[in-house]
Amino acid sequence: MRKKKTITRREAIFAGLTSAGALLLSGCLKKAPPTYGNILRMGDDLTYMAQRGLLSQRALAMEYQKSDITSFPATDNGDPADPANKKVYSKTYQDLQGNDFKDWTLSIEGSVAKPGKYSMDDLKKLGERRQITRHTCEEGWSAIAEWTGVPLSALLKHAGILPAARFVSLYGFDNYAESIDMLDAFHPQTILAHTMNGDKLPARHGAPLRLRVETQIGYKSVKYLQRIVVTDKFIDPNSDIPEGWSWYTGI
Ligand SMILES: Nc1nc2c(c(=O)[nH]1)N[C@H]1C(S)=C(S)[C@@H](COP(=O)(O)O)O[C@H]1N2
Ligand SMILES: [Mo]
Repeated sequence: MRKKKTITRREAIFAGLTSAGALLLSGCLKKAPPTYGNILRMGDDLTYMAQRGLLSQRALAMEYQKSDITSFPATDNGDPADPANKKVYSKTYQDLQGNDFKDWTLSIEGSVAKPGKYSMDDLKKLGERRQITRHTCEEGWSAIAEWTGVPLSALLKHAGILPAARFVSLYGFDNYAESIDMLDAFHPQTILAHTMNGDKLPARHGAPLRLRVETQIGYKSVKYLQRIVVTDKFIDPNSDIPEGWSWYTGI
């Protein structure tokens, strides 16, 4: 399922705490992503600033052992290769999949010194990290898998992010997208995963490449990656905020 538009209990609690939080953190709130004046969304500022301010910025999400790996449901939110699913269908993606993604490239654009396109081989040359982590979906399930991929930091360094750059948006072929800030983009466990449990990333889990951002809830981990755009200003490419979703969902 695509994320549902519900206000979670956690959001409601944080909204209640917002006035106290705003008082405590008013010095840094200016730097938080905008909430468009939405009262409930003000809870986001508190979560964001609390996590950014109180926790070590390099703290790692828990990593597990091979024996902890569980079955992993695919959300099947929509297969971009399926013409019957008009909302997510991409002819380009279908063609790429038809050729086993041999012609697939990931484009990096925006506030970078060297915008360009990377093939899977180009990306793999930039480095590798393997991690066994828990994915937590906002709908209430979680699952553990081993992910292997290229650190997003390595790609950003290779493309040369410009000094004013602050956010990174990642777009999937199904028109799904999310943005993260530079702290999460450069977090050592934030990887572009091409391998899941030792096998090529399965179609249902976002082939050929997906984001893993282990510091946040599952919906930030964009599947079927097509394009990465580095921006100086905050953008919310999937309209999370006006649709009632938290932009920052630290776990
Ligand atoms: N491109 C894309 N990425 C996506 C989604 C999506 O619909 N499209 N759903 C998100 C949500 S809500 C979850 S829980 C995970 C699910 O990953 P899975 O299908 O591998 O279980 O992918 C996330 N990434
Ligand atoms: Mo999810």
